[in-house]
Amino acid sequence: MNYTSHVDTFARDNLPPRKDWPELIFDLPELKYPARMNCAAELLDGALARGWRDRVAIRAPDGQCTYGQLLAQANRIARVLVEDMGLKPGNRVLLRGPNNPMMAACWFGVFKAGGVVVGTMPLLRAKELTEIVRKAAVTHALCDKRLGAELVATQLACPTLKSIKYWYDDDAGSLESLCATKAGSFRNVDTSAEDPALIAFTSGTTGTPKGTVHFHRDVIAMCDCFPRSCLKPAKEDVFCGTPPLAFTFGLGGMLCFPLRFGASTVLLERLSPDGLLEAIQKFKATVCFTAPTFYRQMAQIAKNHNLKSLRTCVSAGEALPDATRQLFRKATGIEIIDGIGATEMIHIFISHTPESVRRGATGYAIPGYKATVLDAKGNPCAPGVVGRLAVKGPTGCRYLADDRQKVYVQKGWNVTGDAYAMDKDGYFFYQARTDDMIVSAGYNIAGPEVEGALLAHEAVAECGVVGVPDEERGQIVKAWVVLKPGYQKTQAVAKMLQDHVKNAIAPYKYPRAVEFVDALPRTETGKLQRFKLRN
Ligand code: 3UK
Repeated sequence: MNYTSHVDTFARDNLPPRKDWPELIFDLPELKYPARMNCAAELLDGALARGWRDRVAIRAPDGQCTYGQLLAQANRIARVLVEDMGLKPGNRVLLRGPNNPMMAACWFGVFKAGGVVVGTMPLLRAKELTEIVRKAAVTHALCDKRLGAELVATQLACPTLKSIKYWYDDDAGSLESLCATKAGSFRNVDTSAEDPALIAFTSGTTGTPKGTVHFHRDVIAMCDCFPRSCLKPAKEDVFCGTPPLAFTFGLGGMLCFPLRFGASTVLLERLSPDGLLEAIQKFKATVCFTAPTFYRQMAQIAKNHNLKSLRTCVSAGEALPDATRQLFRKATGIEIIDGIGATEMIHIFISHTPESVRRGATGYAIPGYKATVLDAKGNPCAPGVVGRLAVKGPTGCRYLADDRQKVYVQKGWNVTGDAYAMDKDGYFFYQARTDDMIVSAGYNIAGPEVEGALLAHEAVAECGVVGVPDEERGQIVKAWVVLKPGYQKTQAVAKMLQDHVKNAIAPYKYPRAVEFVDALPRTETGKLQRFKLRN
């Protein structure tokens, strides 16, 4: 690393030493990037150079904006950051708000000004925000006024956080009123391809949050891998979905992918499964990004909506049970594209096209990435043998000042913490998170497999399966089940579900305990919080 545009080198200085980085591979022609690139210049200024000025970029309930308008707004925000807030290249800028056009413009404004975006999920409270601000030594923030209270509380505890501007704010000093005084042009900071562009914090459930550093090049590389090979977007596509922009699944699917391909994105705040279907109908969306639990709930009510426009659906965040895939296809005719991604990798690295789906598999290593399954000694497993998933490609894990780098990156591979088996054709079959494997009376049991069996029963709306302590067996398999309307929380129904599982998969895997609940604990990104079920 020689040239940098960063004056404040905090993010660079706190990268792991280069020897601890994963091996990076750029063997596709579209991944041969120049040494200098600014991802916002590439996505926005580049879009105008490609003749897309008057195409719609963002659609929202209160109107739409073109590529030209989005670029101008991002430029104004960059000017506010530099001229009014004193931003220096390399400073960390916290962004906080639900998915909406102003939020999108802020992301690009920071990139253009050479700042490092620290995205935060809307539901985070002052305690979590404080940990993030301290870890990333955040200096500036742009925040939706409606989410301001927790940030005000955070600032009191964080001396580095000097400057905050709010939008959706009537105040004279609001971000909007400052933007209104600025020209819509800006001289992009000439960032190195390897200058940090964002620090994405993992939604990890234990320990202090981990910040993953991604470069300007990584933002573009994620656009040139999964969408290019699996989605094949067209300019006419309209993207829609739920993941927050602070979750890299959403940063790609809800913002960068559509813009990379001249398409448009529908940005909506806080969507329910019903609200998402409503939005697909209203905006004639063609591509949908959301989590498995949403697809399952959408399948039940899809018939109440006109989904003619919808062409492609992407599921990520946790394993897509085959039962959900089948339900959704029966309801809509659409074969969901499953994909495993990770904050450490920035986006999806194993996936498939609708035509190349294989039942029960997440997919294959997409072009640009390599994947393998490693045994306990770090050697590749034979086909069909369960081991630890390991991947490498153009993106990879670089934790900000964190010893856990050596846990995630081993011998150049990114080891994601997932137990997988690969078949002889290179398809990868998810088992469980490595630390979620249930060991009962000496048998290894993967919770998601039991969940998959339960979900195939018509009485089951949702379920979560974990191991709970047991004197005799060490652990037993326990299922938390949300029943569909019309089914009673009785012993008889529990017995029926147990018998169903014994018939569907190896009988020893059946849940010895069944508990009925009204809802399952989930993160803002749609992941089941297994640790909460275990406690
Ligand atoms: C799990 C999956 C099975 C898996 C993410 C797409 O989820 C994302 O990032 P996170 O850092 O979590 C990563 C972990 O989540 N997982 C994700 N997708 C799948 N397991 N099948 C899947 N399809 O344990 C992985 O290690 O929150 C997903 C794009 C960007 C992302 N950040």
